Amino acid sequence: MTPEEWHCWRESGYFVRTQQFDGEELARLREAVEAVAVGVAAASAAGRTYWLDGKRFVDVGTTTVQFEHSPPSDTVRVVEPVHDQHPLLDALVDDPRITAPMRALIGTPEVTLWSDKLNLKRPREGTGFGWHQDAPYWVHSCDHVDKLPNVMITLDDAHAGNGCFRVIAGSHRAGCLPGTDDGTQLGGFYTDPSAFDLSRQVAFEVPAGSLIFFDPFTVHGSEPNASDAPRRALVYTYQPAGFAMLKSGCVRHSRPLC
Ligand SMILES: O=C(O)CCC(=O)C(=O)O
Repeated sequence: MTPEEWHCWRESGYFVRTQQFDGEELARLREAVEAVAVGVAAASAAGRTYWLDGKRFVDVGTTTVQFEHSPPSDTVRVVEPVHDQHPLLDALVDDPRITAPMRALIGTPEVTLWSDKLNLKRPREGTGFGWHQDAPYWVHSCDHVDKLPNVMITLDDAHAGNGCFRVIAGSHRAGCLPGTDDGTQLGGFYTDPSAFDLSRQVAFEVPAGSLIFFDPFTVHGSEPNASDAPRRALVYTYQPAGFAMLKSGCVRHSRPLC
């Protein structure tokens, strides 16, 4: 990592590398995620359905599928975890463009996957993600929550219109912030807006194939997709080597660097 990347990481809780994947790789990854979306939608018919705040979730084995909810539809919104749904998504776990920075950020010679997801924001339908931190979700399941850096892999050009990813720069330095107390089932997972400075918002208008690394304490979110273009992205989260994954309890080591 460059000194500039370290500076951005320490001061602002993120850094970005644009256009790390070429057109052919992106085409294959988009094909893979579309195949996964079809597969999980079909498998959901036999899954365990539950509703939280009017939003449909289906557990298929250890995979959770979320559907669009505004209005309720059969459109897949999130698949978590997703790496085990397709060989190309599994191979990404070992990709040195991701794992080399992850080793540096975590500070260990080897790293293991903690969690991973696919976020699909379909044109004119994809809903946004409210401001939140990941650490409060994970703090009860993990003793090293400060060592769970995320990377978003953008599969489409991202801009304000299609709901690009956003962070609050510097918010990672405040630790776990209070959640909202709005009486909803999921409200506590969203960060109280009075606890961070919205004017420090950074919108990542980046080309497809970019990598956005962000801290587990960084407040982040995104707007709905109001455009005719898709906004698909993968988010992979790593941890020091040897620990089990969040949902499945399996250990998915990343292959050592040559
Ligand atoms: O995909 C996005 O824009 C937001 C992702 C996010 O916040 C999450 O998956 O927790």
